[in-house]
Amino acid sequence: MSDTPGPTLFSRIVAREIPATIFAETETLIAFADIAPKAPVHILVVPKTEQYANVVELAAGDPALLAELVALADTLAAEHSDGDFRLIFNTGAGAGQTVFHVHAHVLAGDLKEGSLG
Ligand code: IU
Repeated sequence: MSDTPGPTLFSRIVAREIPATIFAETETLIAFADIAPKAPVHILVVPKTEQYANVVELAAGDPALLAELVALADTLAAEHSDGDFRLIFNTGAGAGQTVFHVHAHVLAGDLKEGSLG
């Protein structure tokens, strides 16, 4: 699924070409349920632009958009759980990143204490 030509998987979700359970959408961001949840609440928060492959590029190129993303993650964790959450950005194939269009995993709800994932 990585490095295929044309729109990224997440751009195709933004375009409604691939189905997803969408929880929030703003001018700049979309948030939807991960298709393979790793926690009771597992939401992906994704900038609509596919300009940034990972969080390092996003932080350097548009820190305000990164801040918007974090704020939306916080809102969604409060809406869908008790407000506490983990925010994970897999960065690089060796770290498990498979979609090279920056996205945050918001994990919430009955997380195992001390676990990172
Ligand atoms: P990663 O950090 O690049 O590994 O995250 C990609 C995520 O995209 C992964 O958790 C998949 O379960 C998820 N996903 C999805 O939500 N919808 C899809 O249609 C596909 C993958 I394909």
